[in-house]
Amino acid sequence: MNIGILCHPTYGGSGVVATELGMFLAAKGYKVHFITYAQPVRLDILAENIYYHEVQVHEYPLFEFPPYELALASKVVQTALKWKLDVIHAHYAIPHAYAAISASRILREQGVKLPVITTLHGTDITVVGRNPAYKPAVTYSINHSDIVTAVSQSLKKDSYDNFDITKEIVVVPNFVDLKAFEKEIPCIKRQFAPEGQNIITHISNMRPVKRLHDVIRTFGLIRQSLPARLLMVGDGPEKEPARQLAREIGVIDDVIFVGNAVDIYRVLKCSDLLLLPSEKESFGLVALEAMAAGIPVISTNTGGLPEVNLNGITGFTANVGNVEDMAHYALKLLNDKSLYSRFSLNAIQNARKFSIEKIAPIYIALYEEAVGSL
Ligand code: GMT
Repeated sequence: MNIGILCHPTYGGSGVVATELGMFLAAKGYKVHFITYAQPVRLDILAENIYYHEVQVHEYPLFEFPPYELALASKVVQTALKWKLDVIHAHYAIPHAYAAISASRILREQGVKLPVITTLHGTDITVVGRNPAYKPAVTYSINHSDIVTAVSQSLKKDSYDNFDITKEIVVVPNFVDLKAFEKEIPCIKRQFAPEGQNIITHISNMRPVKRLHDVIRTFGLIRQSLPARLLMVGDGPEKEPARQLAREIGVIDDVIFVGNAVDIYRVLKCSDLLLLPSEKESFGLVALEAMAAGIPVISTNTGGLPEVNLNGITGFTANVGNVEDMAHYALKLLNDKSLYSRFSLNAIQNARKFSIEKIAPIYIALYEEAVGSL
């Protein structure tokens, strides 16, 4: 089967999910074509069966906003004809589902069938998509996709609650490649915690929805009772305000901003806890990755997070903004070795339910269903 994948190539869970799914399928012998404007960050373009088709957006003085959707839809049409694509999988509705549907319609006029699977990831529904500026087009592209999936029950509900959706939404949870975590990875803990301090890690694209001020405040409370260091991984608009807050509350010397260019598996392997106090999170891929590394998670109980981080089992969940509870739970785990070990084992066990070997076949079955139904 020739599969086209549309995704955001930048840092972010939806691009990671799309890329890892594509690479897994390619290793199984499927031909996987990524169609996007830049190479997805985790994509190995030299791997067998992986193809990368760059979308070029032409600038023209008339355009204040170059029409990316048009360029993407055109590239999908060209790629589908040249490489005989059987199915297109659009990750993140905006603008991918809309571009995929347009391409599919154009191809249909030429007698070519290209079914569209759309995977909803989160903010394409809960934040951006429901904005009136996009809502009719997002609704249209969901209702005209051949198959629609959402990454959690919570997101499925949000989609039905916020949009006039006539399609069935299938929940296909995100996944993790457990093999990546089973490798013996040299630990860099000493580099970040020379005196053996606990390492609390936060990983995100540092946008307002991630509530970085709560990361810093929670860490500040933990730091009052325990020697600890905070590893801030990622980049984004909230990074500098977070640094400023760390200065204000006097913990800056124990906060390390490492940027994006790090191996996430290595970072997680040398962390003690993951802190994810998001305002919204339809799944929280990084929580799953932490659990795969045996790292308990302290998160909020928003959106799909409780489906991933099981409260009192793999970590703890608290109400959005409740930094006192989050710090209390973190200390509870860090101060009790046997509780910590139990949670760590539970986390690994729970992550196994989301292994790529279990989840990818669900997508394969959906591709086959979509192709067969045309
Ligand atoms: O966070 C976003 O704005 C977009 C998106 C992304 O590309 O990272 O994140 C969403 O998709 C991830 C992968 O399915 C989920 O793990 C994240 O929970 C979800 N983000 C939000 O819901 C805020």
